Amino acid sequence: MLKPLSTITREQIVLDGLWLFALDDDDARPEPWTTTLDTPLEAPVPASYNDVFADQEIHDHVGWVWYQRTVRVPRGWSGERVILRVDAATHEGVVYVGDERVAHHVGGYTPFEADITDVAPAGEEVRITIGVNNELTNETIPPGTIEVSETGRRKQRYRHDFYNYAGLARSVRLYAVPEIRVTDLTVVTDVAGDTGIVEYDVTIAGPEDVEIRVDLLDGDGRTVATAVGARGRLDVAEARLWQPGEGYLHTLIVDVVDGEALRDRYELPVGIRSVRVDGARFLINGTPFHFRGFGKHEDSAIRGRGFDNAIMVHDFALMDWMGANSFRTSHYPYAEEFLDYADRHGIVVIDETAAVGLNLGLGGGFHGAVTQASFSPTMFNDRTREAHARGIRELIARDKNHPSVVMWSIANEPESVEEGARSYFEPLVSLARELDPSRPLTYANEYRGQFHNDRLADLFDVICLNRYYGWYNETADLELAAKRLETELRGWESTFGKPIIITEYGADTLAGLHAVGVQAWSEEFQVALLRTYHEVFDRVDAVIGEHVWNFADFQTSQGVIRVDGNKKGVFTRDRRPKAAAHELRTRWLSAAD
Ligand code: GCB
Repeated sequence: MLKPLSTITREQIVLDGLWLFALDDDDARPEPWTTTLDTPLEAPVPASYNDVFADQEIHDHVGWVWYQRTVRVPRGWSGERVILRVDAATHEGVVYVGDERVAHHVGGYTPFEADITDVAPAGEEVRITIGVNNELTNETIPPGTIEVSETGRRKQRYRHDFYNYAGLARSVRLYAVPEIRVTDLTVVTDVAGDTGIVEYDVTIAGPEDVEIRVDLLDGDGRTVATAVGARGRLDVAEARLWQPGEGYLHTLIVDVVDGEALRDRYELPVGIRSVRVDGARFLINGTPFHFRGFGKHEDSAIRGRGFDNAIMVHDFALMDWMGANSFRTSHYPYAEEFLDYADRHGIVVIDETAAVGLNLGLGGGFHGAVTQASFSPTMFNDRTREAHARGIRELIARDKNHPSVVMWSIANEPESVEEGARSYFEPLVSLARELDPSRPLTYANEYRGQFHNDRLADLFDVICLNRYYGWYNETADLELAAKRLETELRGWESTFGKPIIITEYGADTLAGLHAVGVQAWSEEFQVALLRTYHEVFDRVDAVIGEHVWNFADFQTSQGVIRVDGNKKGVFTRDRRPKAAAHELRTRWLSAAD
């Protein structure tokens, strides 16, 4: 799915701002989309709605909510196709223009759109109503269960450790495109010696006899290669490459020409780079890359998961300040703006689907006891896998052209030791490889899946481990934690010979809590734990990455092991550094490559 753009043939209006807002009322007549919503509430878009109002009922709501606003379709759009695009509706969205239902989509972190030309005439004002449902079931990604308590209240339960923020957390856009146009574009780059290779593939809507002309411009706007035809290869001699730390971008201009008339122009930033796994090394442009950075969340006070440019730029500035070079979009696809920014600034991304919580075996007081197999007809079943496959398809379709994305993570901490795990995952791995043979694949493994009993690791290219020795296991015993961690890492190294990234390690830390001795939750303990891990990482060659959990404190569901959220942040939720931020900064800024 191509990102909407403004070019000489395309225009867009971003519908950010205040929308009328109401919780769904089953008994409401008329249906909410047929008239102006009867509500005193206005909700900001983009933002999760949960924390915006001082209203517990809205915060805890399970089910549909309604957003509504009007927009005037520009007069100049007459003769164009008019498309309405929702960047994300978490987790299910239904869109009406006037009384007409135009789109429906399940999956909370990927965009969907509808051609609304027939119901949105140029020059007229139209009413847009968007229903958003936050319910999660065994057959959604991520999964969840709805319980009805003795008092009749519906509650959403889920097996992931972040709050189930909902609503329109990203932009809604109205855009115009020509009838004859580019509908999809795939670019795969490679490097051979000094030559940059750009393979492209254009899909169009329109007659077959139109001509497709392709120009590749360098960062100064000079044409460095041209081609004609829907697919082909551009060679760029002495190409300046996209690299970690240097987001050098070319621009691919795709023109659809009919006789002498330019029907459509699409422009795509292209970073020329190669990505390969070679033994236990991860190579970007042939050079071993060491991942330093974080598992993050889209999370901040008031906005919840709502996209905000100020927060995004600040987070990237803090990562830069620390010498971080990469992050994982744990545990769902982030707003496209993150990837655009990472492309421009040379930040490396592991791009993850929303498949988190496919695991009944993760015990403790946290996720509840295991009573059945995770992958079974009454739990995570064929329909769950279909939803998961859709999530993979939509992630790759959306993000395939970003040079910053160097690897797909198709799940976080799924059950990986039970028999059903393999048959559940094999087709998903094949699907991801078929959709994108150019990028390595991984999944983030939890500690019960060890090198001797994990049933999935050999299907993937890179071993990503989330480990909590010294925290959930061997609590506060860092000596033993180091021993266990090293034994385990050496086991993975010798069994698989693949690169290992520790995609999570860390400790909950209360900013401002200090201790002289070993004291879990203190800032000193977080520093000591990270240092302990780093000493081990530095002794194991196959460890080519360290992503601390988490960049910042973040909100979770309520429970007895979380105090107003997860406190494993290196920054507080309002982005103040804990002592660990300085520790990481010292380590990462002095790192060689
Ligand atoms: C994990 C999960 C992550 C949690 C983290 C924790 O293994 O992948 O989502 O937030 O542990 O802090 O418990």
